[in-house]
Amino acid sequence: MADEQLGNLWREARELSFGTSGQVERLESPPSPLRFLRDFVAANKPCIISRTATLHWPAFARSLWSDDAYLRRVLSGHSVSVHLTPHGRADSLVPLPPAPDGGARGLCFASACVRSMEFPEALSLIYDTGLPSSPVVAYAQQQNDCFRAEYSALAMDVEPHIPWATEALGCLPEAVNLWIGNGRSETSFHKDHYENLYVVVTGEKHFLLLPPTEAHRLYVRSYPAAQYVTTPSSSSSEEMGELKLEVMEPETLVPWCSVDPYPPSPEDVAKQRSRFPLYFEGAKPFECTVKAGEILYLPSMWFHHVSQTPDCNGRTIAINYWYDMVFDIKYAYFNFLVSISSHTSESAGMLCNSSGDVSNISEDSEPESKNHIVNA
Ligand SMILES: O=C(O)CCC(=O)C(=O)O
Repeated sequence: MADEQLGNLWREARELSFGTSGQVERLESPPSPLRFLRDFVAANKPCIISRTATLHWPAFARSLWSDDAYLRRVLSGHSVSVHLTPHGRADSLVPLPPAPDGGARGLCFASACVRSMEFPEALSLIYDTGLPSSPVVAYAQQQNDCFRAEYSALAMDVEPHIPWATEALGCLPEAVNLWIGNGRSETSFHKDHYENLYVVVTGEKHFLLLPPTEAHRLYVRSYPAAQYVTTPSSSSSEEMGELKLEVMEPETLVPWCSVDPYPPSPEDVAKQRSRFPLYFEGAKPFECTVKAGEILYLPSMWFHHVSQTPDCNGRTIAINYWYDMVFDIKYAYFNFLVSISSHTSESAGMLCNSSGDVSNISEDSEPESKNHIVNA
């Protein structure tokens, strides 16, 4: 498709629907179900609701989740899932392990090593691995309804659902997930097939958001799946040593967004900018910081990248409520859009390929979190 036409779509969608300021609309108080449905869900438009929405939750009213002694006591004896990576980026693109002949290799999609451990041990590990010297970063999370499955002892501290969202969407959440990370934890660009009500409880979360109309700007490509592995017996950061990356056999390809918005070095910045001009030279993504007590409505199909600033204790806690999305005409339009190739995106794909960094340049459309309970 002519990039001019794609550019028109991106501009028009922002002008007509999402706004051109790059800011996410903020609401001073929780919306009525009608307003939430009409102005945000139907419009597929994000918003942030102020902390007036959550002041009454015991987690906030009594500052329960800022108190490690409380969390350790209530969750003692409970096993939780912890994602371990060498750098804090779970589900992200990394170089493939070196070839036996030492030849150049491309990138792969690396999933974290997931370990189950008792909560007090997991919390200590999150603290220990927040230090830059730690060869491992621990992020307690599991996108399979982990709050209700693993943290049920904390159920009374929060609401089981967001009442105005439940009424607007006509259903209860399909999954409720808890996220406990340190300043090194990061989630790479992807999208989900859920209406997401994301509540930050301690610390801050920083989101970069791109609407589904701008899917081509993230250069979704297929990458071989790989997973970090470690010895099963150890759990403290010293005992754990280095994580090893194993490529899945037989080869399985995972479609994932190629863009890293925060490349680690100046050389990486230059590489990313030349490979992915649609992202780096186009309109800025919507950018927002969600603070303790605030709720981000992250509409279904929006691409998001998430990083965090810990609280004074050194951790960030968030809980999100995933409601089923409706697979309606917007979904059909989206699928049509991503079935179309962009010229710029294609030539950038060839560039990646010739430098040996991308294994497969075919455009693909489904970069969703890999451990969801439902993959639509
Ligand atoms: O908080 C994070 O690190 C990621 C959150 C996310 O991807 C989601 O809620 O869908």
